[in-house]
Amino acid sequence: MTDQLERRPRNFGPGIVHLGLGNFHRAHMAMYTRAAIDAKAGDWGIIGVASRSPAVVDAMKRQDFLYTIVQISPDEFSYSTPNVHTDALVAGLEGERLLELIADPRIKIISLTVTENGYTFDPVTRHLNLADHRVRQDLEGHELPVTTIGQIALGLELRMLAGNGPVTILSCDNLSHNGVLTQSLVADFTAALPRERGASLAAWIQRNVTFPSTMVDRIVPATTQELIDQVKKATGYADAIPVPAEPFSMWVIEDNFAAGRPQWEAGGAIFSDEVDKFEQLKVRLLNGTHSLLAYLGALSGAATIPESISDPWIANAARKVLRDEYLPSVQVPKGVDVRTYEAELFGRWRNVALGHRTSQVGSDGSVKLRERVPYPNQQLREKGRSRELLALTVAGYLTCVSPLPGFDPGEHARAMQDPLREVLRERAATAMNGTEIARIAMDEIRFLGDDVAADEEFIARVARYVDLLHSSGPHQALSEAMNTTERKTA
Ligand code: CS2
Repeated sequence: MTDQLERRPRNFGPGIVHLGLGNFHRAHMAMYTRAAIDAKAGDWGIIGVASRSPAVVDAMKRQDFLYTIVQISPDEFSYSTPNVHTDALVAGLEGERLLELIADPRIKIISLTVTENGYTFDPVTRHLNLADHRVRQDLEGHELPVTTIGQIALGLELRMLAGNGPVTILSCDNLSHNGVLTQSLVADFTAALPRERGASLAAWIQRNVTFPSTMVDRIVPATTQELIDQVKKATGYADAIPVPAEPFSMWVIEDNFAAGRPQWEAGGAIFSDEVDKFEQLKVRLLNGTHSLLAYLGALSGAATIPESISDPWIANAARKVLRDEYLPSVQVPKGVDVRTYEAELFGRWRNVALGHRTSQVGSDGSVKLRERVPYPNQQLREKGRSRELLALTVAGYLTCVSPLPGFDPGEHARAMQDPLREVLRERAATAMNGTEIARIAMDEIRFLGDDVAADEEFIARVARYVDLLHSSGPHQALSEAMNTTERKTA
C-alpha cells in the first residue's frame, strides 16, 4: 500500500539545509520532518545537499523530489513518500550556492549526516585535522570549500556579514557528543583563520549559533536493483532512488535550537537532556556489536548481518560483547530497560528481509571503531576485566581490510571501503604476522588513539586474533576469545 502523500501539494518553503543526501537522511530525518509539518504547518522544507555525486540529486529533480521509503520487516513491506524536500544540489558543483543557502535568512537549521568520516578530525586529538590538505585548502580560501566543516564555517561567515541572524547546526552522525564535537571543529576552523577575521566570526557564532547533540537510529541499507523493481511492482511508481529501512526508528535530540525547529515529536522524536547517554547506549551496544557481526560475519562468508548472526558462534559472541564489554561503560538513560533494548537489537539484526550487508557495516571501520572501542576498552582495563571480544573485533577489522600478504579474506571483506585501507596495505605489505599488523595499525598509525597505542596487552591480544583468523578462521578465534573471557571472569 502507498500512503498517497505524493498527491499532496508542498505548501511550505525551505527552512532546513541538509548536508549528506544519502539513504539514512532520506529514511530518517525526512520522515520526522514530514510528520512535523503534517502536525503543525511551517516552512520546514528541506534542501538536500549531496557532497560530490549528482546521482541522487539528479534523480530527485527528475522525480519532483518524490521518492519512496520502503519499510521492510520479515513479513511486510510498506511504502511511503515523505515529500518534504523542496530542492537539492551537489556541493561540489554548486559550492557558492551552498554558502548562500547557509547564509539565507529562511534557513533556520543546517543538519548533517556526512558519516564519521566527513568531519575531518584527527582521531587522536579530536581536533580539526589541519594536516589534511582539503582542510588547509578551505582555510586558504582560494577556492570554494570542500570539507563539511569549512562549508559550515564559511557559510556562517557569510550569514554574519549579511546580518541574517541565528541558526542551528544539527549533527546527526554516530559520534559521541556530536553537537559538542561539531562546535569545537568549527571553532578550530575559525581559530585557524587570519586573527581578526577568525575572532569576529567566533564571537558571532558564540552568540548566534547552537549545536545540539542528537542520537539517531534506524538501520538503512543501500538501495538495490531488486528494491527498485519491487517498488515499481507494488506501487506502479518508477522510482530510481527508493530507500529501504527497518520499521524501528529513534531520534533523541537536545532541545537547544537558536531559531526554532519543526515539531519532530509528531514523528516520535524525543527531546531530552540525556542525549549523551542515549548516544553511548547506541554507539556501543548497537554500533559496537554491529562491527563484530560485520567483520566476523564477512570472514565466515556471510553477505548480510542476519546471515552473520544466524551462526550461533557469532550470536553468542555478539551477546557477550554487548553485555560484558560494552554495557559496563554505558550510563543507561532514564526509562530504558537494557534487557528489552538488547532483545530488540537482536530482533532488528535478525531482520532477514532487510538484507543489510556486512560490507556496508564493515566499511570505514578505521573511523567507526575509534568511536566504538577505545573508551569501553579503557574502562574494562581499569577494572581488570576481559576485553577479548573487543580485541577480536579489531582483529576482524584488520584481517578484512589489511590482511597479511597473500591471504584472501573473501569477497565481503574485499568489498569494504576504508579511508585507511591504502595506507595500511602499503605499510603492512611486508608484514609477516599479526604482531606486525597490530603494531603498525595501533602503535604506529595509532588509528585507535593514544590510549590504545599504550595498551600492550590489548595490542598483543589483537595480534593473536589476527594470527588465528588467518590460520584457523573465525570459529577458532571465537572459541579462544570466549574461553579466555570465561577464564578471566571465573
Ligand atoms: C552501522 C550503522 O554501518 C554501521 O556502522 O552500525 O550504520 C547502523 O546501522 C546505524 O547506526 C543504525 O542506526
